Amino acid sequence: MAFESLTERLNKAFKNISGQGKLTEKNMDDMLREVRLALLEADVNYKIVKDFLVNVKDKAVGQEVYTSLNPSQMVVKIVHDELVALLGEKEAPLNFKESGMTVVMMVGLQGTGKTTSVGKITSLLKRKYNKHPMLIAADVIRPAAIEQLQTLGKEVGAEVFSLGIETPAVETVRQGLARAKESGADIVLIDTAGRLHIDDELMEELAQIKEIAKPDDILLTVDAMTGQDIINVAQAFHEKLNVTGLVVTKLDGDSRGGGVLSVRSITQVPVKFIGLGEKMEDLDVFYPDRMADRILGMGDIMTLVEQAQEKMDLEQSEKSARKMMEGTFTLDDMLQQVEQVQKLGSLGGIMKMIPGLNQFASQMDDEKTTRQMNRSKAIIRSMTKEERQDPGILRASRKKRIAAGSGTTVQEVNALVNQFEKTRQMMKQMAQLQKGGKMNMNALMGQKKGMNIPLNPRRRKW
Ligand SMILES: Nc1nc2c(ncn2[C@@H]2O[C@H](COP(=O)(O)OP(=O)(O)OP(=O)(O)O)[C@@H](O)[C@H]2O)c(=O)[nH]1
Ligand SMILES: [Mg+2]
Repeated sequence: MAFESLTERLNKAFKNISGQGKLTEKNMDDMLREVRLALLEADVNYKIVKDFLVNVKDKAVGQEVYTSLNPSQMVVKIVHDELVALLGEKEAPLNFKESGMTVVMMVGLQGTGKTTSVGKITSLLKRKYNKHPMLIAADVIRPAAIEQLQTLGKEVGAEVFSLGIETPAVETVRQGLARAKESGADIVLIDTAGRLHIDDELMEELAQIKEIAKPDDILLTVDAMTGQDIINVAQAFHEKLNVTGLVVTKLDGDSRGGGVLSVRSITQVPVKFIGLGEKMEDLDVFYPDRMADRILGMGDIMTLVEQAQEKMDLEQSEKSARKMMEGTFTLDDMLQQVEQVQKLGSLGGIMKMIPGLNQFASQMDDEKTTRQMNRSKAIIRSMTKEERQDPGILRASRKKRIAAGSGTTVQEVNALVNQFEKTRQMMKQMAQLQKGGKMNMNALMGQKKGMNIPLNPRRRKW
């Protein structure tokens, strides 16, 4: 698959930094040098590499906010996000006409996969979008081209219009569009002829077809194996035709992938589809984030990215705790908090990440805490919606039911409810103090960081 060596190199770069506790100018620079080499070796355009590194460094320097991340997590996350940005942030769907017939024109150099992509996109349009496509065979240069499209049309179940190789391509398109309207097709795909190199004659023919067909999309196929030449080709087509999307083909091959990374960024034309094989199903809508995941490799690195994301969620949950104190806190909120914390792993591990609490981390009895958290969760989950909103309605019979449902005892249910009430009370008081201006809320939250999960206040060790 494409990008294999890039993935390997980037992983190596991140590994060097991952054992180090702190992000310094020095280890950051070392790591960025490795990332730079990895990108250049993968044949990414040098200008893009330069900008990419400047962006990564800028972001890393401005990242004190996420104090809970270690250097490798932070850097991987930033590199990941920059890759996504480089690849175009969001997927770019076809420009479907709101009403009437959408027209898509496929252009590109010879052998890059135009005809195959027309077939694949047609298949996708039928399968996923429930469309009725019609195909126009406007490659009258290569003798076997029409037949090739007809075979594909048959395979994916779409009518193919052709007037043979004697009729000029422009005329075929003109009549083909008329036929498509008659037949009630809602989308037309035009397959055009390729050339070995960009030549004026080809460009002129394409310009004429564009003039007549007024396509909603002009898709340029670029072969991932081409390397940086892709950029020149794409720019030339774009200047003449105003290309609206790229189809990157043959990503299943073992290209270094750098051209693909560069072409979107330099032309600012979004990649709409990627070709991953010769069969009709081997086409995917292009998702920049998924591609970035793939480039970074799914294993260790992705775990780091996910951990980073989750840790950011934790900081988010601290923010929400702040909000909670201003309003009401229900057992549902408590459940959510416990789940959030458990997602992150051991409580001792979490405390390690929180400045001020890290010194106590080793004193945590994780096993006991986990057991207690699980019991708390089971108890809350056994309650009805109303009970979770207002545990005040819990009478003996309800408590018995909850205990039975959660495999606990009535005493434990009582303990949880009491603890919850105490926490709620405490929050109210804090909110009042805050209102009265007697206490600085930020200072309070600073101390209480990570402690918004009322496990068992009496027994806690910190
Ligand atoms: N592995 C792989 N092969 C592909 C892909 N897309 C196209 N091909 C192959 O590339 C070759 C050329 O594909 P075509 O669709 O005929 O290319 P074209 O641009 O229409 O070529 P011309 O009409 O001659 O300009 C064929 O053998 C296809 O099967 C892809 O995503 N992966
Ligand atoms: Mg073709």
